Formats: sequence, structure tokens, C-alpha cells
Amino acid sequence: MKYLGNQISRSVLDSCAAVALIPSILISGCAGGDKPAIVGTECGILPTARNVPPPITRSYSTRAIVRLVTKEKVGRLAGGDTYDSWRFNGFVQGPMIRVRQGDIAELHLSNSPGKNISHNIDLPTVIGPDGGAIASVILLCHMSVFSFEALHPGLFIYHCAAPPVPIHIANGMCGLIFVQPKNSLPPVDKEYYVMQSEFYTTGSYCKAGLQKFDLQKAIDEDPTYVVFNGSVGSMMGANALHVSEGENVRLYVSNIGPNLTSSFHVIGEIFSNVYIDGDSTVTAHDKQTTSIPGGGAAIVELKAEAPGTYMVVDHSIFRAFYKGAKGQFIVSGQPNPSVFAGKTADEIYVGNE
Ligand SMILES: [Cu+2]
Repeated sequence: MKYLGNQISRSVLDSCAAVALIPSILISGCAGGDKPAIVGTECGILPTARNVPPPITRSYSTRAIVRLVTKEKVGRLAGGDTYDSWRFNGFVQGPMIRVRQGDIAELHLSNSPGKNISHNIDLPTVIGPDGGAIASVILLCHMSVFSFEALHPGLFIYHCAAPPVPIHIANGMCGLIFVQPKNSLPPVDKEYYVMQSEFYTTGSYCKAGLQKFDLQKAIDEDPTYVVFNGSVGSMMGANALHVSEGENVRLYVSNIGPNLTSSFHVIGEIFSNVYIDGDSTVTAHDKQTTSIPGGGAAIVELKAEAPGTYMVVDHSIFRAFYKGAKGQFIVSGQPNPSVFAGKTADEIYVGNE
């Protein structure tokens, strides 16, 4: 199907408009065997990182329309350092998709006018050849549609798998999909989306100017940048993650790589619950660091019990200090000395002699 930039495909418009205009009308489907009925159609809410789509509160399966657009665009990596990144929906990283286990996800992928580069999408949660990559190949100014059943609950990455696959991933084409289990997850006060990735540039770290992709650095697994949510500082200062004291927080964390394993850690916090490898149930408690392989994900939960600023890092710590893999997690509230009293003494010490 031909895609003409802002001219969204007729089928997308029809299905989304139907939901917008008559939200109370549900079209009942027929169940075959043990399969649940598919009821109605919904258009996915697709926020970009750090934001998470709201929890799904319905108790039935639906046809979930997910609309993604690919585009090449120069963006900031750090300071005056820019990079010609390739993107889903205009951002590095792509949006977070949320569907419910048992839903039929109908994925509409469009390739914007621009460079003559083909793209597609590979979702490990898709049970089918190449995770949907072949079914979703789009030439310039084309759009494609394919659908899959969200069979397995959990947190999964997605990425472009058009050749050369590693370069499409390294240039920023990745995102996150959460297949919410039928029993949902316990409610929390705040949810955030964090994705770690690497950039391999011809220039050194923070060198000003438009940087090019460095294939040899990528082959050598020697990234110039290791960042959260697409750029240095994306979770620092005015962009920090904010919570209030006493709130329970859930982080949907992923690491697209494309090469390194992340040692994800929040300095001064403990993950009360960890859904290791993006599992849909809690698999560990009271952990300081969780390991997330390239192409992997994890859900971590913590309680903000003392106000202050906490550093979010890859605890392979040189990456945090010298390659950008750090962010801030700011807890607002009144001092809580029973949890953290701060410094209570600072005196001269002259040793034992
Ligand atoms: Cu691509």
C-alpha cells in the first residue's frame, strides 16, 4: 500500500475513526475452540520514552491497532553532537506499545518520504517467521499491515530488521512492547519506560558536529556512547524522572544493545521486585542490580522512601561516567530520618598513632 507522508492509510483512518466516533459500540467476534472472542477495535496509545501507555483495564480481548511510521532524522546525541538517526514515530527510542494477552495486534507500518531506505519491524513476541520482519517490509513511501496474536505475556523489545540489520538497530530503530497478562500487574503510583542503547560514531564522545556511524567501532563493540532513552542527559536535570516520597514506582527497562549487556542499577535504591528478563510475574526480590542482555528487558519496582536525587546508571560504571549511561530519579518530600538520617558527624581524624 502506498504511503504519502501525512496521508495516513484509509484502513487506519477507518478503524481509528470508528473507535473515536462510536466508542460504546463493540463488535462481538466469535470464538473458535478455546480462543476468547475478539471484541471491538482499539487504537493504541503510543507514548515515547519515558512515558508508558496507561494500564489496560478491560477484561476481554480486542483488535489493537498499532500505527508506526519510520523516518530518518538528525537529532541530538550530546551537547552540540548530532547524529542522523533512524526512528519509529520520530523518536529514538520508538514508542512503547501496550496490548493485553490474547489481543490481536494489527500493526500498520509506514515509511515516510525521505531517504530511499527500506524498513520493517521484528518483534520477538510475534510467533511467526522472523517475528513479522518479512511481513512488514516497507519500501520508501509504502505502508504495510500485518497482525499477530499476543500469546505470551511479558515485556519485549522490538526493532527494525531490514538489512543490514545491525545498522538499523544501531541507528536507533527500536522500542518496547508490553503484553499485559490477563491478570494484569498490581497497581503502582508511577510507571516509566527506560531503554538503554549504544551509538558508534566516527567522532569522539561529545565532539561537536554531525557524527557518522563507525562500522569498525560497532564490530569491535566499542561504543562512543551508551545512553538511556536516545541521548546523553535524556533523564537528567529538567528531564529527570520524578516521583513523590512514599510512591511505588515501576520501571519498564530494556536494553537494545546492539552489543553490550546492561548492569541496570539505581544508586541508593533497592529493587523490591524484579521481573527478570521481562517476565510477567515477579521472579526476584530485594536486588541491587539487574542484568539485561542486548535485546532483553526487565521490569523493576521500588518504593521511594527518602527524598533526594538518585542516579540511574549502567553499573558497568565507566559507561555511566564517560559514555553517558546515567539519569536522575528525583524523590520529592519531607526528610525521612528514620530511613536516611544523612551525615550526623564530621570530625578531625588523625589516625591511630
Ligand atoms: Cu530500518
